[in-house]
Amino acid sequence: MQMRMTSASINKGKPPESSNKGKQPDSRIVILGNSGVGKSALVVRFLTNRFIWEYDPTLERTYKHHTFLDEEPTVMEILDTAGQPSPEDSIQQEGNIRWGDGFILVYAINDRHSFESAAALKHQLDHIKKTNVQCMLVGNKMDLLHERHVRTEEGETLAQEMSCAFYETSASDGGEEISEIFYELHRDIKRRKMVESKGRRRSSAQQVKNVFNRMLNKIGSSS
Ligand SMILES: Nc1nc2c(ncn2[C@@H]2O[C@H](COP(=O)(O)OP(=O)(O)O)[C@@H](O)[C@H]2O)c(=O)[nH]1
Ligand SMILES: [Mg+2]
Repeated sequence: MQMRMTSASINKGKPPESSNKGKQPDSRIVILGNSGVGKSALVVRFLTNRFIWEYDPTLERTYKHHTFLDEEPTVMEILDTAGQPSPEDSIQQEGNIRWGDGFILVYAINDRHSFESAAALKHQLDHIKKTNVQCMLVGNKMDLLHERHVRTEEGETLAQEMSCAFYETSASDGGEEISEIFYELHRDIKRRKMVESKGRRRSSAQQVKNVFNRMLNKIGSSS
């Protein structure tokens, strides 16, 4: 396995489609969660290995991340969302969810409300995508152990219910698990896409076979 970050280009604001120049992304990853849980801090940590204490909470950005993963050139597109609970934002959120192939649901371990929101977000994902989506549940701010309001076991249990992988992290401390979250999700998305495209190929081959059989039957019955 080989990982190497080569570049990350930034597209400030919406729509995400506008950053999709050149090679199509192999995965589109959306970061969701309540405001202040550390979504932007996690994305910036992943892309630059730096921690930024203050990041504009209203900024929604897509990043294109070019890398070598598992010895393959890889393009990941990452959308760092910044929604507040309002009807206007919920329309935007729905668009973001439709756009994404996989989702990182973030809560902060010192914010119980954000943990409850993560569960609600998963329901919204399932409802909009109409399928069990690829996701990661992430409890951030693990460095604030003395303020902990969500136990690790609660995170594990919720992740199991959601069929997501589970991680606890600290964007401020950093750590290898942050890259692992993004890369593992990317691999899950790729695997799923491969299975889906095999299924599509099989069904179109079957359609050709059916047409061919019908033609043969017609010829047989007319002779
Ligand atoms: N202690 C600590 N603070 C964090 C961590 N991640 C983010 N923060 C802080 O939490 C606040 C919100 O972070 P931000 O990334 O803007 O959250 P977002 O609204 O979810 O994008 C900022 O003041 C960050 O410095 C972390 O892992 N530990
Ligand atoms: Mg943010």
